[in-house]
Amino acid sequence: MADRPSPGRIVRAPENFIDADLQQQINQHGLDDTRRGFLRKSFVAASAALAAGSSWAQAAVPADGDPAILNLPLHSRTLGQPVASRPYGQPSKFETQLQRRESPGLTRVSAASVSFAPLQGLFGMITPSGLHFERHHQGWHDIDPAGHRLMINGLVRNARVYTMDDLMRLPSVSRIHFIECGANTAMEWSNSAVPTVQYTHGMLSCSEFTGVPLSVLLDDCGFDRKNGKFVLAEGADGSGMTRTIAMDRALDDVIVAYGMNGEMLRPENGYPLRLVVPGIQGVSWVKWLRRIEVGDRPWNTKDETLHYVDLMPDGTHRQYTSIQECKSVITTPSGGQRMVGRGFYNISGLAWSGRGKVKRVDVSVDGGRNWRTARLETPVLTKALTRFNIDWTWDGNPALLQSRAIDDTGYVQPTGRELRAARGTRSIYHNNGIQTWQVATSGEVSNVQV
Ligand SMILES: Nc1nc2c(c(=O)[nH]1)N[C@H]1C(S)=C(S)[C@@H](COP(=O)(O)O)O[C@H]1N2
Ligand SMILES: [Mo]
Repeated sequence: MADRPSPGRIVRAPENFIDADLQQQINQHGLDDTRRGFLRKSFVAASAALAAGSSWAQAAVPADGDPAILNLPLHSRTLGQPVASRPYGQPSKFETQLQRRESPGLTRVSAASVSFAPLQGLFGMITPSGLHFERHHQGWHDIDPAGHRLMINGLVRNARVYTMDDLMRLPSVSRIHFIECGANTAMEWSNSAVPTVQYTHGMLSCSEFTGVPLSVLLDDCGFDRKNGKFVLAEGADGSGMTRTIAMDRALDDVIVAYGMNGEMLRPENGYPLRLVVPGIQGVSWVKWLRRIEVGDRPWNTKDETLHYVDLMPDGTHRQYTSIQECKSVITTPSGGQRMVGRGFYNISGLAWSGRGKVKRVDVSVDGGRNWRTARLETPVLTKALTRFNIDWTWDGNPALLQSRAIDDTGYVQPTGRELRAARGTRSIYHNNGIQTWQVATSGEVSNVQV
């Protein structure tokens, strides 16, 4: 009995490791230079404290078998809840710890911040809409679709203003794509800064998006095929979010989307209209989309010159590096989780590439010395998250877990060291280096760099 494999016997991540006290401490400390070190210590202390408590995984498999199976519980002997007692379904009350979370102290106000998706608790490739990460430069709005308009102007024969009803009469497509903020994993450039995969990689989500191909709308407006080389997308929020997109991309797979995972977009994700720019960093996926302008050159807006540029080792800035290169991460076991004893575990994670499909994912349990090829869950789609799994029997010794993805262009996800050699350490955006999770003999899993 004791030796049987116990997949899933991993204590779930201590989701609520930022408690009220810690939050208050952080608020008091503010944004001074010691913030990073301070946060790191707080995170570690708090996660260690909480890992000891909980969870249902432990309760569900008592060491001496499961006596509950011999008793008929109340729910097997009574009438359940009526249909539609919850007209819009909600997760089980036992799952309320799985939430998107803000990284405290990251920005001065929460309206201009990030909430991270809890990757450690998700399955498959689709992010539930309520757990999709959020990145707002100036807060979110719930905009009345009846009053919302999309204008297409610039180098077009007929500038047009569309209502939502107009857009929803046009030919539509539905496609599954990941969205990743260019700043995902930004805090990890020089050392491991945050404790869990939610904070290292949680500016990442994947959904089925539905809408009108941008090419259909550009055709409808008779865009200038000779001089129209770029489009500018503009959002309706107060952040003045505007991004340049090259015309060949705009005509390729960009969608003016109103749907996400089978229903209208959530307000936090741009309701009623957002741009979907597959493979490209999140900032170009303009939310609350109100205008597309056709032009003959890039606009060099604030979000293309001040922000979202990569500071290179020689001191120059790399601009318009928008493609999210091939990347992967093990989501379980991952930082903040604790493995409950040696034996069998399913190592599971996510891989993706802004250039196409994931071709292969390799997993190492010894810090990159030996690699084995993981199983990919199907379907493997272009510019979408791909779930990988691999069997592992943990012998109870310290281990260093890593995953390395390769896409169908042949590009191999780099190590952190390789990335720093090419890009230096002063970058913020576009960190696609290999992530390492350290497993201690106690079973504690933590974020390290090797
Ligand atoms: N209008 C508008 N669009 C926006 C933003 C914004 O603040 N305003 N944030 C951008 C950034 S930086 C990212 S990473 C994505 C995040 O999308 P999400 O909140 O749906 O995850 O939206 C982008 N589109
Ligand atoms: Mo972003």
